[in-house]
Amino acid sequence: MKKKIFGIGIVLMLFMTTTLSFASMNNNPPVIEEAHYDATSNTVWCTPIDDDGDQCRVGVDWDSDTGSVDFWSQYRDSGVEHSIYPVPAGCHEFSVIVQDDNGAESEWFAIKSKTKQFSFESILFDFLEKHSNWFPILRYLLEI
Ligand SMILES: [Ca+2]
Ligand SMILES: [Ca+2]
Repeated sequence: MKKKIFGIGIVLMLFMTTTLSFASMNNNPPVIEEAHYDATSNTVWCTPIDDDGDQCRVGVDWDSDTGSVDFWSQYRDSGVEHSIYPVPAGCHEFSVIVQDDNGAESEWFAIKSKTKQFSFESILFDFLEKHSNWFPILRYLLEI
């Protein structure tokens, strides 16, 4: 009798292990449909999509040590937009990653802040982009 119960136990364990590993083999990682940072509200927005319909969470790296998530959002349904607020002041570059509730992860996605960094060079380059015909005159005036 003990051998029979032991045998049934082994068969059940094999079945469960096979079923679980088969399920994880068929799991597709989520993808990032859209992600951006809004400087006005100091919020990172991200929408994950999971083809399996799994719930997803969003990880944000805001201190530029890519690969180390600083904040995870709560799990939400695939296709639902996540807002991560507030991000620490002074951050201008973000990377986001999404993970489904089976542990599969997307690729990292880099977000540049939409906040402009003003400097003489950036103003000059913006001007030259819009008025390239002025370049010879500016070149003469600036002696470059
Ligand atoms: Ca999935
Ligand atoms: Ca980090």
